[in-house]
Amino acid sequence: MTLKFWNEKIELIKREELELIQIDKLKKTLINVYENVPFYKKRLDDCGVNPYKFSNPDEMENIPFTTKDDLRLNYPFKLFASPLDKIIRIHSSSGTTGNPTVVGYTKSDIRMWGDSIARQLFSLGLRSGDTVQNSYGYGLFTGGLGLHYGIEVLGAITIPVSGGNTERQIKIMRDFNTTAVCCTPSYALHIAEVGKEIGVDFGKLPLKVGVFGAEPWTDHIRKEIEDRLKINAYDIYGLSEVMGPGVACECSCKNGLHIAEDYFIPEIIDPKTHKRASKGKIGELVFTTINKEGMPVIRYKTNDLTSISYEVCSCGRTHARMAKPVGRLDDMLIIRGVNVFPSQIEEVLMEIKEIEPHYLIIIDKRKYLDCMEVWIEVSEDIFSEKMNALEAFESSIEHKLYSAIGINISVKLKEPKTIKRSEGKAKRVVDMRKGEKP
Ligand code: DLL
Repeated sequence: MTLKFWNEKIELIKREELELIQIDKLKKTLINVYENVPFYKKRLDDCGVNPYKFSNPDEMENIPFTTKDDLRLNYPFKLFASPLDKIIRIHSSSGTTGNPTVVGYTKSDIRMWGDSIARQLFSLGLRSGDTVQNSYGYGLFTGGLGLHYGIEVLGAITIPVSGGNTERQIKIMRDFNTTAVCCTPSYALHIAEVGKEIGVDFGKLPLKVGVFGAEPWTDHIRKEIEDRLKINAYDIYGLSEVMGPGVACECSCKNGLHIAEDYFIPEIIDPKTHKRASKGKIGELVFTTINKEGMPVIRYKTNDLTSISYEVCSCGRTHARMAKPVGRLDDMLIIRGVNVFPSQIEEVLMEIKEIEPHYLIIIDKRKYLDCMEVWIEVSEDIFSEKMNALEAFESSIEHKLYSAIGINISVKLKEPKTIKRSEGKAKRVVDMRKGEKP
């Protein structure tokens, strides 16, 4: 009999039953942090939540949020709920300023992480017998090792190649009969580009699946990747503070990312009022971990904007689905009073077929006013057209951006390969006001 689910009981669980499990695990987590993390003991005492008597999920709303700053202030281990001799792994995410955030995992946490990812890879069609090339960076970043253990739990072959050295990546793909690749969507595009240059016909390779995440990417980019690599591309989401990759992932329906709700309770809050948003509304995603021992987080504000659907998916799985994240609140650009997400610009650009999926948003100040410019790569054919044709093309893109976003954004068309490619998370915005350089 072929299995349809990794863990049918938990994946198809009725919501009422799931909620009972969640409240029980949440209570245990609150007791754990109350007894072992002074930061949370004070928090719970201050807001009057008694973890030993906790029974009503609505009471959660009384608990203040945990933020990245809380993690930084408690650097490196002060939020650990387990003694160091029970911690078996540490990851850390680099911040641009101040201390990095550090997370610790017990044996049971690592097991949960592997299980969560294995379940997700299974749900999008991977099986033992698949050969998975893991091109996420290995190291303190959770992408490499996170996926690595998940692929092993699934029982597929793991190729722990890490990011970079793109020609070698392609050689490995060809020689080892890679059937799935895991990396950032921007790196997937780069692999496709280098492959094309060296004459690889991806349609002739056994590669059939890509598992992409760690940065926002629109459905237009998904289509580009699928067309170029001749694969099905799925979205995987996560963040180190909550676990790493595998907090949520698309199933084969590609209709939202199932959140592993037996491990994490999601909430959506209004970014301004910080109150829970009504069902289905876009807002900031907040997570409480309910299965982690090493470093549980309570109501962690992710900064990511998305919405959640609680409808049963057509695959039959009942766990809630989050929409593809629109972007991070701290990536939101405010230009002359208008809020703009890089993904909105990407949406407009990727509708234009002559444009390559490589662009850079430049923010600067001119005569005391913030201004935005977008550098966009076009194909050699377009670029070699006459100057006035190029200018007309630039104006037509500026017009499209203005109609969609409502501010003037100037466009500069660039020659192929002039915008830096990324092997990990792509940097799409350069803020010259902060002294950054393209
Ligand atoms: O990026 C974990 C990860 C690794 C996820 C590999 C998926 C694949 P951090 O470095 O802590 O962890 O960054 C977390 O990246 O809050 C989002 O803003 C963004 N992010 C992660 N996955 C997605 C995604 C990893 N699928 C931050 N879509 C998160 C959009 C994503 N943004």
